[in-house]
Amino acid sequence: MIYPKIQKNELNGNPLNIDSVKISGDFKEIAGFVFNRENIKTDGDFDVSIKITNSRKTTYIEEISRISDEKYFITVSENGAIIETSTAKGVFRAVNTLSKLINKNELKTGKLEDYPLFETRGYIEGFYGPTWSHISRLSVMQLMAKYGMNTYFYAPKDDIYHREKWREKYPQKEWNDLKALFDASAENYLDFNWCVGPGLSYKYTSDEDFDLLIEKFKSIYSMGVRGFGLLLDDIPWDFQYDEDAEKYDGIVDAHIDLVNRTYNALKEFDSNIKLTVCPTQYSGDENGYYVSKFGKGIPSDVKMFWTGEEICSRVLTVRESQELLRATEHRPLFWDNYPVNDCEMFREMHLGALIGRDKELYKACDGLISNVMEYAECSKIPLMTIADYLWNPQAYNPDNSLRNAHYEMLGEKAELFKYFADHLGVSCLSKYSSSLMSETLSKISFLLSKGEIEKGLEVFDEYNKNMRECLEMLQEETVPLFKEMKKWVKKFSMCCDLLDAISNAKKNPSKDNMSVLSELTGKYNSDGTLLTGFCLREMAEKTLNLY
Ligand code: LTM
Repeated sequence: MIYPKIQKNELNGNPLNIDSVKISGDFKEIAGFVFNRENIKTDGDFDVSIKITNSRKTTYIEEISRISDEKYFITVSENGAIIETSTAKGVFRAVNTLSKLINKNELKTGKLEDYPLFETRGYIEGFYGPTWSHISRLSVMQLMAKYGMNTYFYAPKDDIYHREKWREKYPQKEWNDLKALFDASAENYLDFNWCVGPGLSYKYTSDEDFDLLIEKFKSIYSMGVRGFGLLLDDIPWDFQYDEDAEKYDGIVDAHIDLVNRTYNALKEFDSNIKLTVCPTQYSGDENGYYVSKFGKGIPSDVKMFWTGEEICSRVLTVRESQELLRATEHRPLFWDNYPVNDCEMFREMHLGALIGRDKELYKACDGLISNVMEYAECSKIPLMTIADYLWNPQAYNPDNSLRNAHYEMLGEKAELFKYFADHLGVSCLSKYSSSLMSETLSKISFLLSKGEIEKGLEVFDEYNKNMRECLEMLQEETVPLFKEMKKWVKKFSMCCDLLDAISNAKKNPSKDNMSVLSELTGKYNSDGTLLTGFCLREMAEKTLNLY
């Protein structure tokens, strides 16, 4: 199975053994670029022929009654593969899929039709905390393009030129990196949106501030950027300057004025510019005074971010999207605060698959943009599941998607990694995690209840052995993913020690063993890093009847 899941896959004929291809037709260089990146040689004799046709068949998506430049068809026979699509972006998507099929030895004869259901599918660097390195940014971008995302928002709260020092231009080094990132996004068919958050110090009545804001946008425009964001989240609800308070009835009126002036100035400069805004009330009651007035007061083609019922929402629903549209005259562009783990969530590592988003959400919103963690490598895991959901929500299966993400990151190591990742599922999406551990403990409980003590302990020891092997693997310094998770690996190591101590105490409840167990329990509990929702001591009491 390849991810994201293909919409209509009828490649079910004879399997073909292909490891190199020959490209012909339109946009050969795009196909060459993707095959190359996926280590598929292009000097072979399996013909991949690309046909660009702009017809209803290649552009129209029935389910959303919209045309798309990402729809494509692939027909495979012994004579070669034919790609039919309408644009360069369609070629990029199609060749990504073809590469995955070839690499997984899943290329069979037949045909497939594929297209995304969410129109806007992407991620935002919108978290508080250390910003991603340039290398990490490029690496995440490349992977998300491979998984069919089409949008990127640059908005790191700790980039001072985005927020505190918004009035200042980027120094040369930061400018060069941003330009390189923009170029990479173009190469990967991701729409690049540069955002500014001036609200901590902006004076709404100041023409000088307004001119500086537009100048800042124009300087980024000169890189080639055409998508911009004006973010008014997490700023004071009260006016900071007397002149502002005198001019405007309330903060929402100042914000509406700012958005409209910005929109007009940008559109006058270049009508192709796209603007997205984040209101100061970006979650909760859709009928709230601020957000309903804000939405109705800004141009209808300005996209509006919304995080859902809560800042970090457990569910995102069609019903609330419809309600938001009714109240604000804007469909939500969801700023999904998952997997972000900043601020008070800093003890958690959010490695679970995306859940709790309606299967039909794509019908009622402008798209979904996931806010990521400060840990770029770790973010890739949930992001892959998010990309999968956004492309084909109807066929989305969180468990399978997560398993695929582990394999994409770690190959065969994924088998052991699951013993660790199992414990990193607590987030706004779910209070529960450790399902593998739960299953194991239920099995042990059952065996012990039948009096099969030895067998029960065997199962327990086998589980603990796998946990230890996993720990050894996690201590490999060379894997970037593991390096990022040091805090959680340390806690995991304590967990392994504790599980061994529980096993020893069950086998021999001597004073020494019981005191080691107590000591390790104390140590484990006093480390604030969150590994599992489980209380291990309670687990020991219940499962193994230790005390
Ligand atoms: O969610 C929004 C719109 N703004 C901020 C984010 O920058 C932050 O990362 C998340 C999670 O803490 N919460 C916010 O309020």
